[in-house]
Amino acid sequence: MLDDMGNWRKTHYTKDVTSDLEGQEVILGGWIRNYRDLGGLKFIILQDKYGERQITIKKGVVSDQLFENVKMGYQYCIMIKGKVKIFKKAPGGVEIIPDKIKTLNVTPNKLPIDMTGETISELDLRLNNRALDLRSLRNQAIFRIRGELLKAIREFLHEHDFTEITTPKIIGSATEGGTELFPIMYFDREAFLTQSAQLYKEQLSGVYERVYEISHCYRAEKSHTKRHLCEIYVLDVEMAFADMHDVLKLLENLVYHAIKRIRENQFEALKFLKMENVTVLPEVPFPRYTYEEILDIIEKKLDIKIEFGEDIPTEAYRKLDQILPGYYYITHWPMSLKPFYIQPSKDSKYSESFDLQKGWLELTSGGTRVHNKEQLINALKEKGLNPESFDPHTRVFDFGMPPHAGFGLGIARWLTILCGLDDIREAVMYPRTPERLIP
Ligand code: AMO
Repeated sequence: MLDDMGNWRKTHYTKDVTSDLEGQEVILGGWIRNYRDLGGLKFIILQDKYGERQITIKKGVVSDQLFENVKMGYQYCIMIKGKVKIFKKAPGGVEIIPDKIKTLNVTPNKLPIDMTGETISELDLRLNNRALDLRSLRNQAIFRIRGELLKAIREFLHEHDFTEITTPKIIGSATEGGTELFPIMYFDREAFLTQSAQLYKEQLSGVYERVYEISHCYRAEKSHTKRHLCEIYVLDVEMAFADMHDVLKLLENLVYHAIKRIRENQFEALKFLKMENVTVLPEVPFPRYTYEEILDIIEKKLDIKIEFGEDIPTEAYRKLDQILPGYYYITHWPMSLKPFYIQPSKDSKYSESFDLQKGWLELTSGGTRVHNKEQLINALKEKGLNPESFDPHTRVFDFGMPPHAGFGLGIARWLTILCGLDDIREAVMYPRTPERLIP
């Protein structure tokens, strides 16, 4: 028999139940993370969104009725009314002596994944049972860090005069000009899921000057790597009256600020993930290398030859990680590797573009944009794109488009690094990959 919640409401979250509340009655609600039955003594570790507290059920101390009837199983959803007692060895330095426990919902005898924290079940199995898996202490730590990261990004950008924008995710034509688009039906015509906020953020930099958006983009790449997803969450930033060098400064300060906030406010989560000595404040400014300098290091130190104009293969990045393990920029990529909206350098073989790397992983790409309409139309043609289909975008450049620059940063990639995860799917609540569409 299950209990009704009735008029019980939580008086506290577990984190708020401290020794200051000694002797006070509290009502808590959550899930049974662990339990033990030692005959005359039973323990429940109750978990909620903020942490855990111990419920101590001792024969003779609690009513016989409660002692005999308490139901215990992993992840049962319960509410408990009881008194707070100081007990230094328990989580938070307190235990709760219950007057009444309500069992609101139960679980099967055997859960599909380990929820005690003793072992980490296989990732696909965890993803199949994601809502349950997200209750694990490990995931609580990861997503607390994510929450802090997003908050710190917004805080920093608002302090620097940025306006948050929201741009369409259903679009009529490609933004990046590539082929990695998901087509959808939009009533009786074809439309696409957006790959990037690129064109809209550029347009809006001509209105609000400094803009940002944190939102989903879709990449129909059949990549099976530990760093690619089909649905990505991207921080897009665009600044008017600025060039790439202004963006490099802004971005390194943003990275510094976010890590500072995570260390200040989520140190326990970092410690849980054993990252407190890894996710440390980086030295600013970040080292800057040109693409050609990086090719040189790769050739001289790693004995891997990459021709000018080729992308840097993952294998080379992985090895480069041993030489450059921190945050660093790679600037001035060959124009041939960059999209039409990127400004070529004075020597048009190069471009005013950059990537932000953390060790082996690319976190960001960005650069100075073309803001002259004629040049933009020529750039579209050079990339083999039809300027007419970009007319709704290029038309905006008739109306006083300022010089502008910006970047896009993959949130899950950054979280993978901050939390020391092996696979990007761990950094997303419900990842989308070529194989995974549910849950
Ligand atoms: P880009 O395509 O490099 O640039 O994307 C920006 C950042 O988004 C992340 N990212 C991904 N993360 C996981 N899975 C993927 N499939 C994936 N693709 C990209 C990366 C990447 O650095 N419009 C430009 C940005 C700009 O110039 O402002 C763009 O979209 O972290």
